[in-house]
Amino acid sequence: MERVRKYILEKAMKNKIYITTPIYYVNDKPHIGHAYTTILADVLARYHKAEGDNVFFLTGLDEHGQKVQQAAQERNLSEQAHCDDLAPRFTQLWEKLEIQNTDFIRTTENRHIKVVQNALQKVYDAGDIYADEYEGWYSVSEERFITKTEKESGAFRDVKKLKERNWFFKMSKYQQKLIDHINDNPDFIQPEHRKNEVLGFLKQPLGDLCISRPKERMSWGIEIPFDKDYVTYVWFDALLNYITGIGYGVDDEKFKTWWPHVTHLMAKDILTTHCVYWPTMLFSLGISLPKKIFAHGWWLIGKTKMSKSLGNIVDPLDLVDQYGVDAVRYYLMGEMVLGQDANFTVESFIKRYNSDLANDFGNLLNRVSGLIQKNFSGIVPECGQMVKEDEELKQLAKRVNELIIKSIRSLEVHTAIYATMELVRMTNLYLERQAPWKVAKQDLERAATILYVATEALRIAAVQLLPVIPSKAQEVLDILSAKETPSKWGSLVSGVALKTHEALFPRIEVEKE
Ligand code: ME8
Repeated sequence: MERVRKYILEKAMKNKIYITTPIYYVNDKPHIGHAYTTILADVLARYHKAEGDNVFFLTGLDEHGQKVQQAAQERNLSEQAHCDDLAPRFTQLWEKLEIQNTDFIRTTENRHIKVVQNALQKVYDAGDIYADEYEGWYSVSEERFITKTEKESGAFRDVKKLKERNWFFKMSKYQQKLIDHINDNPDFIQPEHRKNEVLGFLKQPLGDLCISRPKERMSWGIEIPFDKDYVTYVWFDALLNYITGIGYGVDDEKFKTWWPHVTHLMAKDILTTHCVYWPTMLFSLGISLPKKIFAHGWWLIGKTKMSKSLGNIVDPLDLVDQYGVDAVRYYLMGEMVLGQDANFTVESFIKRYNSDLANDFGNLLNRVSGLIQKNFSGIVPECGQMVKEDEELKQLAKRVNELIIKSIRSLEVHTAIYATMELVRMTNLYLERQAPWKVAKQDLERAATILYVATEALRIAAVQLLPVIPSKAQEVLDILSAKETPSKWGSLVSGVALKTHEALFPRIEVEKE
């Protein structure tokens, strides 16, 4: 009986997927890098939902700390007014990018302040927090004490000597436990080279983490519950958002539903905070570690990282206004091989748009709808006896369905997209080889089957692309009157009239220099 119960429970657990993005600093408006991680989370969430999984998708804003305080001061605003003013820039962009997050968290919300203060008290009561006078090199831009080696590397700006009494978290106590966990759970940190980077970092003795800031120096943060003169270090505060968002300490049922089936997505810049600070904090709190931490690469402009401080950012809103939301989502998901850096250029954007979306996908729709219009008065024809070539396309569609499920489980969105585009290209090739425009002159029944097969492959490709290009893929399904969205072959209904339509993705003509 117990075994059956366990089996049912495990089965039910399998379908719970919790996906998070970093919570972004509200020191400036969002750029392509932020849009990328958020779209990635959204695409993964949508693929999982399509598979029937239960998904909780959390994103939000990191509103405390020195960076935000400085940004507010520069604008002559109170910190809260500054955050309230900038927050809609993020939420409106997410709406425009058709992001379907389950919840949106801001670290200045009461629900989060309570969780941070409770967590601090718990860690303190466990004997893992102590006060100490510390003198060392402090990087103002990084908001933390840095080691002598780090100082000498020259990689840190605004470095000054600082002597201060602060509160410290006994991170060092959990060093070996963390190393063991990483070694015992090969999927915990992905991709592999990032895992090795973290293990390399952990070869050095781990120091303790300074988790407070004296209010007289930096007051914009959550007050330490056991010392009113201090606020919480922004990272100790921010990381806890992942458990606040699913009801930690408030709604046990909800928390247990989603934790620890979580995948934390981020770029490699915040690998250490997520793979060292966060797990050791969780050890101290007695909470199990997240299932997966995935650090993707950077969007570069030329050879440098796109970032606010370098002033080389691309505004996603400009791209959306010019080329449409689906084109932006498609480019970002298709162009970056997960785990590696990618270069953003308008040329590569236009090239990918024209080849994949205009030529391959958009053109396939034009061809099938034009041929059905001409030969069958716009009515989806019946599928007759299928021959070898038809079966091959059907089998390919099936294989792509399976490959997508596999790829999404390992977060390889670009592989899933390439697989669908292969189906689209093979369908175009099938049409060229079968030439239904010629066949229709002698054998209308065979032409009907060819067009049914090609249209069904197009429908399945559209279903497969729904998570990536939700609006345009839905448009195709509407044109085909495909109300339900199973990706199973044979679901296309014959006898219905195709809707008239414009070009799905009009080609972008680039003027030659
Ligand atoms: O680090 N390429 O916030 P942040 C790819 N508040 N992704 C990029 C990118 C780029 N050029 N630039 C930014 C913080 N990103 C903290 C996080 S989480 C508890 C606290 C994305 O506003 C990427 O996801 O600096 C990166 O990790 C994140 O934005 C950093 O955002």
